Amino acid sequence: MSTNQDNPAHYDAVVIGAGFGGIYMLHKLRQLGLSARVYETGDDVGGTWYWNRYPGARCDVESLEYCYSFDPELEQEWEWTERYPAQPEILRYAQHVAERFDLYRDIQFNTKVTKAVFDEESGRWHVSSAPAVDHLDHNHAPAGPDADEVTAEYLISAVGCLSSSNVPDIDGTDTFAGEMCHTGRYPKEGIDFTGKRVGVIGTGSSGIQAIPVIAETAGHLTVFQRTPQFAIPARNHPLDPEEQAEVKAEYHKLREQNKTQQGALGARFDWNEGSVLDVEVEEAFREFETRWKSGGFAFLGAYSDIARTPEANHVAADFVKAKIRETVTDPEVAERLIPSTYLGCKRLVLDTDYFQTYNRDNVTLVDISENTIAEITPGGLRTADGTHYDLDVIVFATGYDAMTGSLLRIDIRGRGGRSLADQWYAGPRTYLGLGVPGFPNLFTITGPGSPSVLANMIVCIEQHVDWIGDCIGYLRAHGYRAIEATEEATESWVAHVNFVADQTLYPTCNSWYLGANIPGKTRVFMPLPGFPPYAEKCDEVAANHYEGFALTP
Ligand code: N01
Repeated sequence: MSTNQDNPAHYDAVVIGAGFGGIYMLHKLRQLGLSARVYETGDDVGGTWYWNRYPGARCDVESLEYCYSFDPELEQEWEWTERYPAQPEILRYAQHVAERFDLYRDIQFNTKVTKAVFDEESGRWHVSSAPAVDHLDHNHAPAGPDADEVTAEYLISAVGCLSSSNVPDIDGTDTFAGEMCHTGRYPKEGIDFTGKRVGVIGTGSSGIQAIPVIAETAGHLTVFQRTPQFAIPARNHPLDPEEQAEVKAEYHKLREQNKTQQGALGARFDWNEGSVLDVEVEEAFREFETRWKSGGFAFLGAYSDIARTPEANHVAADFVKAKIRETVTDPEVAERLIPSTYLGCKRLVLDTDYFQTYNRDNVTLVDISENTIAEITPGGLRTADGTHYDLDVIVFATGYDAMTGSLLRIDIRGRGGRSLADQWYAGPRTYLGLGVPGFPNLFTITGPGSPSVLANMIVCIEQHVDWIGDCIGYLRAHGYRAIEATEEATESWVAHVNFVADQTLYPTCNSWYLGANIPGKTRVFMPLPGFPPYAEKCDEVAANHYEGFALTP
């Protein structure tokens, strides 16, 4: 629907983003009988899985667990083909869901929400949007000129935690004559690497997945690594139809069991309650070896204290370091690939032949931890020591302005015209990761302060969408016009998130969980470890008439 600023169209809710959070939210709002408009920058649903089309892109949560549970027929009819779903399959799944529930008609694609202002008089959000403009980094791209405005009672952010690409500000980037892309904004038509000189900058999950695949066809691949990262084998394989049928026969049981797991996944793993420090190193290594061979995050289930205790973590880290040394034939290259952080302190990566790739003749690893990239030139890039690397393609696998980036790039203004960016200047402050004081009727799906990226995202999304749906239903049934997190509840929630994070090893390294990858970003631990107690708290808040929120009649 086309609208204008004099007579804006009104919806009960505006949802920003048509990824997994946005499309399920739309479905939920429809079930409540509400009108809703979803805005999406891309030209289809899928969110992260729409944008991340880079070679090797694959989820690190198993297919049978990385899918919606809200509709029993949907979960039975969709057939997954591999243990871990590849990007095209996840995108097809999102499209299937959007078609099956007739969601497309309420989604406006190729549209960027630019501004959302809460009008205290009417109690409505005024939401401005504009055509999205194509660019290497959509987040920095200027919006087109034809702004539209609509109003809504509820503003629901489904922008995703890892959707605001971090493209480093390197001198000369605009002068590069070859092809250049960011993994999170990968071109739909793909890139032909055949015989080309390719540079990949970044060795997080995206780089580690892309590097082995690019190396297969590139003439030469140079990997520019700032920090080495721990990776363990995924051991992806075609999904056994019998296994799929068995899980589906008791799907509900697996879903419920997963909700009792810290990461809301992996109830089928063998979780050992014991300490690695209570066994001989040889025994621990045998246990790690078994899990290394079967692949996946079950590795972390070998002992209960790996993520909490430095000494326990060292044992697991030593095992992986030995594997890197055993795999990489050039000892100097192997040493450069060995991380010095705690294992899992940065997101543990599941890989396919990553370390083996460095044994190829056409792959070079360049350490840029001290010898940084000084400039990008028309023909490649130059490091600080003056070495020039001739390149035809540069792939930035440099990650995201995570958790807050996508939201803060929209000019969101609450009571008194206060901007969310000002409010979060010293780090995000939310209550339950769902509400922000001073911003009535704004809900943030998988917002900072909720488990989100530390747990199975689909489970977290469903839990949030269900909670928001129930909350809106409650407000309408009881005649409340607005809900707003209180300052006090927010204050104590932020303290709680910090307290819980401080019991773990997460805050010890420069990860995107802390915003440490973005120059100038305040260092605050943003997600909340531990799904089960969090979900329980959300239920309690709702049962106690939305305790910690102020409700306005
Ligand atoms: O991003 P990252 P990602 N100059 O931030 C380097 C999820 N995910 O896209 O560590 C040079 O982890 C940076 O170096 P450093 C998953 O949750 C999941 O890989 O900051 N280098 C790092 O090596 C994941 O954790 C899946 O020193 C620069 C890399 O770029 C999250 O997304 C797949 C630099 C960025 O790593 C993000 O992963 C993919 C600079 N200026 C992603 N800036 C699966 O499900 C950054 N780097 C499997």
